[in-house]
Amino acid sequence: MTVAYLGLGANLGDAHQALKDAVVCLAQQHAITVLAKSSVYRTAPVDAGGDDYYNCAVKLDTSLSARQLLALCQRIEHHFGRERPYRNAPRTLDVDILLYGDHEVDEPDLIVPHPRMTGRAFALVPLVEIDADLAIPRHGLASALLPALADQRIEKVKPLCQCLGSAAASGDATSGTAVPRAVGPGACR
Ligand code: A4P
Ligand code: MG
Repeated sequence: MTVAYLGLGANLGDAHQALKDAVVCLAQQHAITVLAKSSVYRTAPVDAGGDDYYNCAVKLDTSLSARQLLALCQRIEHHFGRERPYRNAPRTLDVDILLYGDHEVDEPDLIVPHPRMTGRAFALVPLVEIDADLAIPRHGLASALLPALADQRIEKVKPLCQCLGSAAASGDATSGTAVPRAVGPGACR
């Protein structure tokens, strides 16, 4: 069994919902145990156009090899309608292997650790949320890389239950039904 970390991203269609559904899909795989998932973050596109992205990370334990895990990630992307009209095109779902244990893989169609993760807040911030002490082979602590990426916009999306809790606590509930305090892009969903 190997502990691996996946990075999920989407900025086409109902991107936030796609991330949540993809985590469920991963958890349903016999060869995978989901150990942790980060919050969902709304992020500015990096080296890409289109709408803001939603990103998150998942920590899992798996009996799959790195190559089998890549094939599964690609099947899930396909299931969610992923198309690749051009490089870094907007996407309904992207599932990348960020880390696979402390293995290093350098093959034409599989590079682990993911070669661009160390320069991207949308990959590192969710990872550090899951494991504050996470180390990346040949790069050291993931958290130590974050200050250099402070110019990349990334904001945590408040979970619905948190909104319900704060609305109820402050007396916004109507007829016994709690009403989310904020609704809209990047707010409670
Ligand atoms: N591949 C090689 N290594 C891996 C790996 N560790 N995990 C190969 C997954 N795939 C890997 O992938 C292209 C090829 O990478 C595949 O054939 C696979 O064999 P893809 O899923 O078709 O495209 P991709 O993920 O867009 O490619 P790439 O080059 O990994 O893109 P990046 O660098 O991940 O950038 N901005 C924000 N805010 N949020 C984002 O999620 N994503 C990108 C994509 C750009 N900007 C973004 C975001
Ligand atoms: Mg990908």
